[in-house]
Amino acid sequence: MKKKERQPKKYPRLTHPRVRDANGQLVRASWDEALDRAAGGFDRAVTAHGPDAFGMLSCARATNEMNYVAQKFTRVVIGTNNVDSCNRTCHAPSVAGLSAAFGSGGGTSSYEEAEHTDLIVMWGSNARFAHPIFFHHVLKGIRNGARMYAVDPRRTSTAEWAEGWLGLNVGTDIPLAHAVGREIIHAGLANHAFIERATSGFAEYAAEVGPWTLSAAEQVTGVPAAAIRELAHAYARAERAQLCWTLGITEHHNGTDNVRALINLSLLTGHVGRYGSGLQPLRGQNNVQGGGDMGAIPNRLPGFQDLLEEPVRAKFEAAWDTVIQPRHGRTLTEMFEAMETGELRTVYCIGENPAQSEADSEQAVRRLSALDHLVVQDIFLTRTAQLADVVLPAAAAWCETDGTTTNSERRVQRVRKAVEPPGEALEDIEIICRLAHRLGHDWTFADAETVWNELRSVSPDHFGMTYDRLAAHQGIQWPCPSVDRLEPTYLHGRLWERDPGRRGVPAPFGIVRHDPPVDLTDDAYPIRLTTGRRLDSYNTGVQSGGYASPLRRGENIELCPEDAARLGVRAGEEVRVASRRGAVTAPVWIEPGLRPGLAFMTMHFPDEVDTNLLTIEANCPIAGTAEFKASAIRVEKLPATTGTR
Ligand SMILES: Nc1nc2c(c(=O)[nH]1)N[C@H]1C(S)=C(S)[C@@H](COP(=O)(O)OP(=O)(O)OC[C@H]3O[C@@H](n4cnc5c(=O)[nH]c(N)nc54)[C@H](O)[C@@H]3O)O[C@H]1N2
Ligand SMILES: Nc1nc2c(c(=O)[nH]1)N[C@H]1C(S)=C(S)[C@@H](COP(=O)(O)OP(=O)(O)OC[C@H]3O[C@@H](n4cnc5c(=O)[nH]c(N)nc54)[C@H](O)[C@@H]3O)O[C@H]1N2
Ligand SMILES: [Mo]
Repeated sequence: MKKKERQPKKYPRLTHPRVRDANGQLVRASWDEALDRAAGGFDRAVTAHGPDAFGMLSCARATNEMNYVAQKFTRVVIGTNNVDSCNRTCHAPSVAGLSAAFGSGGGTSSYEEAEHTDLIVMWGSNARFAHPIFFHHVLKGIRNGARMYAVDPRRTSTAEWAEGWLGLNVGTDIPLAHAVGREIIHAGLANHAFIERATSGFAEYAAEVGPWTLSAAEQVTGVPAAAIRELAHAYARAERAQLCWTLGITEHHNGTDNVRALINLSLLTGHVGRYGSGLQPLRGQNNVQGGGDMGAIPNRLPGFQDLLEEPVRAKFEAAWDTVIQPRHGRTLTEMFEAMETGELRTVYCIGENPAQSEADSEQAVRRLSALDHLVVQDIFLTRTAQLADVVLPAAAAWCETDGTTTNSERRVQRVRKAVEPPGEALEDIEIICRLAHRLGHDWTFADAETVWNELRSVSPDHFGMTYDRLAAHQGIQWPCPSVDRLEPTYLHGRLWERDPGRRGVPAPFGIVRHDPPVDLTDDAYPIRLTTGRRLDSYNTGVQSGGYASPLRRGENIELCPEDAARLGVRAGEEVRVASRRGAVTAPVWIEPGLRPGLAFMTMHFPDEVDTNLLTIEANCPIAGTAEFKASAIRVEKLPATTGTR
């Protein structure tokens, strides 16, 4: 058989609006026609079914200013809190876990601190591939004498740089963290002075981790007891330590519990609230931190202010001359569930590609297709856009607009327009304002700075960040309440205050239990599939597709040499990969960094191999994040006539 071509698809840039015509085709339209159609559809759904029939998906790659305007559109023009973004699919558990422990969802330390620390733990994070800029700081830290440990089922490129690699079984992070905690306590290495002063719930925590002896944890996690002990002693004895994690921790049905289990280790040792010691959930998209900070989430208003607090709502109601619903809106996950029940009728999707990024993508596409009205505003004609009733062409935030974005260390930085958008594409903010206008709200913002200054007036954490100061300091970290002062680069220094009044509420230990992945392996689906990223490609491939590079090899099902031999499959051979949800075919890649029984795929080439047909929509009940990191699959050799080459 001829070799199957698997060239990554190149998406056409959107240069003019499109609407669906009477024959069901997406055809070119004028801006007026497209905006009338978009606004008319929102209006009909909201008039017939109420404002909660509307959902906004806001873009974590666009600016803070755009996210501020998008959530304001949702709350003021439509009148619902149904606004969310891809934060739900990645770090919502980090935000939930950190908020529960410290009252704030941000990473506690800054990049620079990785250079001035003694120990760096990369837990479920392949930063060498996914956060290369941060990883440069890590490498400088290592050069300065820091030790690094990697905790990952795969021996990743990040793990290659580590002093120790703990290759645990997928979904066993809580047993591992609990065993580290128990060992710290039993070896007399816990920081009892800090525990007494700054935390609560230690006795209950000590009881919970009690059964997780090193050997009990070795049984469940597959990590040798000696390696767990080494990590525990290194972390507890370090003068300063950074605990970094990403999706290996969060993308599980119990992601928030996983996050709490890691935070517990910092409370046990006092590795938080000091320069060089902290917790760093490296965020995903370039502005997913900022999107949440701007209130493009269903439970917070701009400045991460709690929607359920009466004085907070009153402040925004006065500023925006509106009434804000006193209850949380739907998360992205809940919006998809509400599409199924018919409670959600219309979606305004700005810069997200959920048709390919959601777990169980067949179900996601079915739900999106069942909407009365779908409006997609993107820079490319994505798979999601192809399902839409109206497609609106946007300027790319990163080079065609002005504004700001906020990175994982809470640093707000300026983005400047360098080139004109192509064709008729307009800036996201301009498009939203034109829609608001059609729905009876005469919004105009002279420029991005005007939006930013409105945000500053309602968000104390951003008040001190004028555009001038942002430029002068090359970015400023929040909180920044004052225009003439900068705050420390790390959060929660209050925990170290001697005066209990200044110390504030103690940080509670999280009492969490091991709960294995939902999609169990068995005789029919014996292999554990985990999914993630490679250095050369980006998310659903919309922005990274279509270029040639010697680094790129398209999608593969990565298997270890032993499994490939057992299955009788060779490198490059097309095989069928099936889960309880669906099946795909993909070429085999032999990867010695995997352990037997573990397979790996990316999400980068969904037009060639739709990995999310395989993944399970088992969600964390607290954060709504799906278990992308643990599916059960079987790999089948194809009959020689149809597939091998
Ligand atoms: N090059 C590149 N960079 C990117 C992206 C991209 O697509 N390409 N995407 C961006 C986005 S949106 C995000 S959210 C980040 C994600 O950044 P990362 O979270 O670092 O990336 P992933 O590869 O998804 O997952 C990280 C690791 O989790 C491990 N893992 C899987 N299951 C488990 C488990 O049960 N326990 C533990 N401890 N580890 C486990 C995987 O083996 C993998 O190495 O990257 C961002 N940066
Ligand atoms: N199997 C599997 N699936 C996963 C994951 C996994 O690890 N495994 N990870 C999940 C994670 S962490 C994430 S974040 C999601 C990502 O899911 P998505 O956010 O749905 O995917 P992206 O490919 O990042 O899509 C971003 C879109 O924004 C558009 N865009 C970029 N800039 C702009 C702009 O300035 N304006 C507008 N209007 N549009 C713009 C791009 O063209 C693109 O279509 O995927 C999730 N899905
Ligand atoms: Mo992400």
